[in-house]
Amino acid sequence: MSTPLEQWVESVTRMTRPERIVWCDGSEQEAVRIQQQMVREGRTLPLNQETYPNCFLHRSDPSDVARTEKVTFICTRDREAAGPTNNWMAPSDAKKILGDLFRGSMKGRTMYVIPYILGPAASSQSRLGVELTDSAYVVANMRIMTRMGKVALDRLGNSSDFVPGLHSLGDLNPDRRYIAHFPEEKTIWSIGSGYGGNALLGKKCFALRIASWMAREQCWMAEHMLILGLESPSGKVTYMAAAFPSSCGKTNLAMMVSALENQGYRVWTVGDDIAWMQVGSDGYLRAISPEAGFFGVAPGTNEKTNSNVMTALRKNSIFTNTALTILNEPWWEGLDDDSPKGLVDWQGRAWTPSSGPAAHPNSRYTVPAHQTPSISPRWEDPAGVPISAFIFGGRRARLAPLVYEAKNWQHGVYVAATMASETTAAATGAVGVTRRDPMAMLPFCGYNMADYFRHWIEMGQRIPHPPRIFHVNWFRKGADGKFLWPGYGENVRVLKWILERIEDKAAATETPIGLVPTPDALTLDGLDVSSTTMEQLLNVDPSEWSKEHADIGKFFQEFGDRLPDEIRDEHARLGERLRRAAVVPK
Ligand code: GTP
Ligand code: SPV
Ligand code: MN
Repeated sequence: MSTPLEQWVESVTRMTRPERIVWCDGSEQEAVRIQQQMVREGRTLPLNQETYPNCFLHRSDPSDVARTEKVTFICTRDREAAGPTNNWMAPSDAKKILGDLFRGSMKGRTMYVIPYILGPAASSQSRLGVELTDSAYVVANMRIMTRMGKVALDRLGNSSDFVPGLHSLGDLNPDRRYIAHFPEEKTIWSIGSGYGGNALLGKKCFALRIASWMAREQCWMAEHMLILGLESPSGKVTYMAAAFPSSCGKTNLAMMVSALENQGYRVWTVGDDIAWMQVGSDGYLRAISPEAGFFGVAPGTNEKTNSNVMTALRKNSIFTNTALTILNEPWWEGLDDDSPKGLVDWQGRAWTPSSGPAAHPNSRYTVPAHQTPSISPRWEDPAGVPISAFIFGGRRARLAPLVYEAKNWQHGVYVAATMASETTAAATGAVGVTRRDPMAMLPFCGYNMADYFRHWIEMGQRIPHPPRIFHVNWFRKGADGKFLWPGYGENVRVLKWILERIEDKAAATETPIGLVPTPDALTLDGLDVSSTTMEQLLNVDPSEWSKEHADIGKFFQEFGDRLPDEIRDEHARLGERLRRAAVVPK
């Protein structure tokens, strides 16, 4: 009798017709074979093996360098289950359209079977997936990003309890590119892209879109959040999880070198992109990172902004769409002040200053988590870490203050549900356009977001010690168009205030939108930011917020009656507070 996994592999083989099938065991010998295969395929080169041992540079097809939200679908029987913010296709239509593309798509190619675990191998919060792919690059990345091979197969045994994900490069034609999710059968089909979130199916497809659906069914949470531990002078570590949209600072916050290290404040990394959380027996929300590696944005990364990852990525790492120096080392904008001579750009062409960025703005590194000096001793704790604060934030050049706290859980859910951020290069489409991105989950929620808000409200009632909820904005700009806040390691000053709020030690002023630090509540010593700039950073302008309030109202209309009353009530209350603030100016 064949196992459910073998049966599925057989049925996919009949459809895609690979020449060979390789079952991945996760061994070192296999890793070498995969690397050789990548290099043979012509898009991957070994880097300088002295300065970057066991590192590779991969150049994607130029049409395939970011997630493609337009061709990402949630395929539920009922259209309403996917909601107004997702692209929807009927499951039968999706199976037909994608099935036609998958038919024979692996002819002459190797199909890899990648069994993987999301989450620490020993954790009951972890889940199993299997990806079938014809891309050696995907295998090499999944090896870093998940616990894959024998460890996963052993845990699976004869069970059918895994999320099957089928992936083929197809012909890489953007017109024949689809990323389809079938949450009712917990299946993923992706064709026509070899890039990141489109192709590494354990990441956004499973760990967020499918997992968010599972989480609602099973009363837990799957969120687009980093997880960090903030150590305070007493040595106590307080864990926080933060949701920022793609390319808005999760990796950098999770790995920051604290500007207050000499005062005893230090940041430990648990995860940099995704958090799975359930209520623990102690009444706290317990978080694990489903991932075992970091797929991080390269541009802007340097010794000053993120020295932890700079140390980590000197070995066993894959660079995707960065530039290349004559020394055969990876390079990107913001790595150092001057671009070295003789650069080759991300497409392999000789680079000149007039030819635009040398590294693609969404170029990335894939690095094993354990190589990061800041990795938390508890990053693989099977019980997860207890979360004391949720932090939400986006890129807002105006409006949103540096930090504020929500009044309570329900208000916090409203704050998170009404987040907005300027779009970035992490997804195809215009960059810099402000859009609503509730909980940083707009592209990743596998079901109707109105139901997702309700799930959040209900989780608040289930968590005896719910995290306090905050909103931050590192990206506010002054009249000169420059960032007002220095960011990166200085963000620890905001984390410190958050910690002190949790411990009931820090002062705050009530504003219509929530609680903002009093002028002296933030630790600012050693920081070169003037008091006028701080005032600007913490300013809440009721008339600007009234416009925001109206815009939020329009966004909520899309959800019709499905929007929870609690959210509607919070919206009305904010409107009321803003009206009062406008009548009685301070
Ligand atoms: P994804 O991997 O796409 O989910 O992105 P992310 O949220 O992990 O963002 P990441 O930390 O990689 O940062 C994205 C970009 O924002 C990089 O170019 C960073 O240099 C920049 N950035 C991160 N933190 C800060 C900050 O505090 N201030 C400023 N000004 N820029 C920042
Ligand atoms: C993101 O876009 O949020 C990422 C990169 O983390 S990707 O894996 O492409 O989704
Ligand atoms: Mn991300």
